[in-house]
Amino acid sequence: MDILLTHGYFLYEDPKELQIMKPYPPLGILYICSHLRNKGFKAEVFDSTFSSRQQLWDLLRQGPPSVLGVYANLMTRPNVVEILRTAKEAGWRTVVGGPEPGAYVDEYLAAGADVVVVGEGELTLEEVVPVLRVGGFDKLGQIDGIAFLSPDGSVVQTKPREQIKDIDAQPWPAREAIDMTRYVAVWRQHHGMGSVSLITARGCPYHCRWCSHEVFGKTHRRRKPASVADELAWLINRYHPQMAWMADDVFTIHHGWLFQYATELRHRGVKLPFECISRADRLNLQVVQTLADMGCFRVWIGSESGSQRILDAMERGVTVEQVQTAVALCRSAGIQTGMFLMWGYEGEDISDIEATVEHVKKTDPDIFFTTVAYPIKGTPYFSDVAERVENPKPWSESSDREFRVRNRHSRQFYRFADKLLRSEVELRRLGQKPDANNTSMAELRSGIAEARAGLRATISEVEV
Ligand code: B12
Ligand code: SF4
Repeated sequence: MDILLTHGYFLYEDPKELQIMKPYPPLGILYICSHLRNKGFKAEVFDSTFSSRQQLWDLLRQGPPSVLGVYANLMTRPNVVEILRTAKEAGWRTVVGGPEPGAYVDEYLAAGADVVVVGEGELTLEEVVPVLRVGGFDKLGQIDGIAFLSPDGSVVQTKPREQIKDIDAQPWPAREAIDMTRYVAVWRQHHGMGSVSLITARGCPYHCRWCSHEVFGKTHRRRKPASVADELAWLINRYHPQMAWMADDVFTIHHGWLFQYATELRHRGVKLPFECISRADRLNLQVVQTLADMGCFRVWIGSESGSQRILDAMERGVTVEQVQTAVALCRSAGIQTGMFLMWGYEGEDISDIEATVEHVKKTDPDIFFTTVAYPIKGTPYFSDVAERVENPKPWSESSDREFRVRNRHSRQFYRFADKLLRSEVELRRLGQKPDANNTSMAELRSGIAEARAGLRATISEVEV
């Protein structure tokens, strides 16, 4: 074997996901695997999703050691660090890539990575693997898009790797390298519908200040509609899913593309229910109707805040009204909406929280999720608050999600904001039902009063 690829996500160690059970395969390393195989490398994938770390340790220790490539994102860092350490001890050469390592080059090198890959992995690994296989470390300096330690211990970072020009020329992800049927089966068992995922583009040109652009920068490359339609048709044939997730950042970003894709699906007689993410400003009547015609049953929208002031501070490039219109359009086309909301962005005060509550009540999405903003290293938001960022734990045991931002409201404050939002929305929904239970409504009202009192009481509590 020339390279073993893995990621550090172990589903059975994730109590939250065990409740949700909506796993998807790691497309990034599957794209790398198919690329390397096409170039004649013996590439394999150890898919940690359904495995245990002991199985991975056994494999690494059993050898013979080769090159191990590990995908890392901000949640998997502690696992990835442990994988790197175990692999090194067992004699493997190690390379790490994905959306996080580019922001923490020094740390990943110190944690045992021989090479950190910054940006897209395919072309870079094609050059890195032969060098690591023969131990010709002196040649690393000639490879674009990497960082490594020189013999004197200093960090060398080579020039950025050019992105793949024609992503249509790339092979589809090597799904046959993993047990794909298990993903589909888990979905079917827990949700009555088997699901598959695919991506139609790379990179997002927007510049929301908290969003990580580590891998693709602010570029945008799209696949041809026909190729995506072929991949979906192939997935249906091969895995018999009942739905798909279009895992793009903004599936509806290019309207002309979307209409052509719809035509390609129609020509193939393919219609599979699917969900996707969109920006509100990339949805209009024609787009929403096209989505519905193609089988879209749910659109996820990053709404983030009901306060225009905060949306502008985020450079979100969307108005509160656009979100409200987009959700209404989806509803009228029979498409459900899911909304992402963020508390605690810089400058947010109680009036912005109240605006968000009003916005969600008015918009009434089918589902919404909230999160307290966290500054991902490498983003403009991180730079804005860098001087106030504290990590309560050692780097190798934590993630950027655990950052504390000094002088920001306390976690308790945001728990009250959340309670206020959920109770207000629930009360509104109940109030619309003719048979609404009076006791439940009274409980919600008292919850709302408690949440508002809690917000006022904790307003001066700040993160330290
Ligand atoms: C799909 C997706 C998910 C799915 C994951 C399903 C799966 N198993 O893949 C779900 C919904 C579960 C998810 C969850 C989360 N996600 Co997510 N997700 C994405 C998304 C939209 C697409 C991923 C994808 O398939 N990309 C396409 C492939 C081709 O790109 P890629 O994976 O980056 O791989 C390329 C390079 O990174 C590199 N590479 C990848 N692996 C390796 C390995 C080696 C050895 C090398 C050398 C190179 C290399 O080469 C690849 C090919 O060019 C990305 C954004 C994006 N557009 O990438 C966010 C993204 C990865 N997610 C992100 C985040 C923050 C999360 C969550 C933390 C969100 C949350 N608050 O819970 C969780 C973490 C879950 C977890 N436990 O790991 C961030 C990561 C930021 C960071 N610095 O780590 C991203 C970048 C979004 C963003 N812009 O902020 N996510
Ligand atoms: S949040 Fe979405 S729209 Fe904004 S930059 Fe990130 S991927 Fe693009």
